[in-house]
Amino acid sequence: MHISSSFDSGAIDVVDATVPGDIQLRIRSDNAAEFAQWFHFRLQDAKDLGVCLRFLNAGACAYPKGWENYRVVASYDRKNWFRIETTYDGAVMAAQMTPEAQSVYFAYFEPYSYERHLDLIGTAAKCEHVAIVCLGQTVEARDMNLLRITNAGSKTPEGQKKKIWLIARQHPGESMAEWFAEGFLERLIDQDDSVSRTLLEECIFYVVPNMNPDGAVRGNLRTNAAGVNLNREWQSPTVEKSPEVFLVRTAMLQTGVDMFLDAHGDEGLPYNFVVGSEGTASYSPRRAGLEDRFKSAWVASCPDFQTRHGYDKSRPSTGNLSLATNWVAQQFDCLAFTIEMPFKDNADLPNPLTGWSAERSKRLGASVRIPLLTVIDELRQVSQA
Ligand code: GEM
Ligand code: ZN
Repeated sequence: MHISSSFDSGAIDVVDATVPGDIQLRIRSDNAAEFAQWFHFRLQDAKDLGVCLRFLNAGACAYPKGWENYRVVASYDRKNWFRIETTYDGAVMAAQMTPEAQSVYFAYFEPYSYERHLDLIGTAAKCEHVAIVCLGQTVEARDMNLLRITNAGSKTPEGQKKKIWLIARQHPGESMAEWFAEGFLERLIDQDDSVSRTLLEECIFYVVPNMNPDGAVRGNLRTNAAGVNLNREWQSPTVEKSPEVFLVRTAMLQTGVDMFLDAHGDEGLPYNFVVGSEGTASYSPRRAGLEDRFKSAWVASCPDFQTRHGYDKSRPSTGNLSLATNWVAQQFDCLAFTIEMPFKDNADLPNPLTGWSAERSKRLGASVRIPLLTVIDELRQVSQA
């Protein structure tokens, strides 16, 4: 047998891979930080053998509760991923299968490769309404690409269009976030979709499908190549340590923001939910009402989204402004959400074969255009007209 991980987002440490029924592994920390949870590796020459993968340090990972009722994802062809039998005793996570092929891949969630990221940018740019903007480079010199999307022939003058920002994958191990962005983009540029066509008449969309390409390629869970958690950098990013945030934040200050979405994944809660900006000093009945109308429209149009489960609300004026959603909401007095998808499954609508998946993340991304349409006429305060 042989285990490898020297590929895009590959990450695992092999302790002992000599006995198929007792393959001993350790989940690797980020390259320059102590966060450990993401894994992605390949097993060869175990066809028809009873394999048990034992993740020896699962209990010491960043989010140990993330392993409760979690199931490892596997794939033979890297396109079709499925869940396998997994147990967790509070210390060791064990996943079992009998491979039906010579080669099989395992990961924390369905990976989203940098090559697919570049393909997404290229495919979107074929649409006449899409422009690629290069904001600059990451710590390891990968391009930070922004997609600017609007119908330039719209009757609405550009200066009156609403500016809608979507960023995804600040935390690179939350690969569902880029699947969400892919689904959002594909539907937004669908010229046969009346909702999308209306949105492109009234809005300018600014989309960053991957905020952390270096961390994604490295197989990091939570940090960029410099070991920085980008979602704690929004008050004072630096070109040296967090250029990814520095570049996007600078662009936002140039364009302005009328609505902001930040796509993430959550290790523990088996639900899709959002986190608002109720902890910011600028939070108001106007913004609270906007949040409620947006969430109600999303619940009504997409049963995979819900508002019954989520994080505890922040108390007034206690919000951490180093988080993207709070900084943007405070800076622009706008509607802003962190979107959370599960690494496990949606407990309200479970899928035994796949759990929560890339395809379901894409569908959720496509669904957000409905609540967007519901609130776009309210997004700008009269004083900003
Ligand atoms: C989260 S956003 C943090 C919000 N937490 C609460 N309790 N309001 C982060 O960056 O930690 C986003 C994520 O990583 O999923
Ligand atoms: Zn995150």
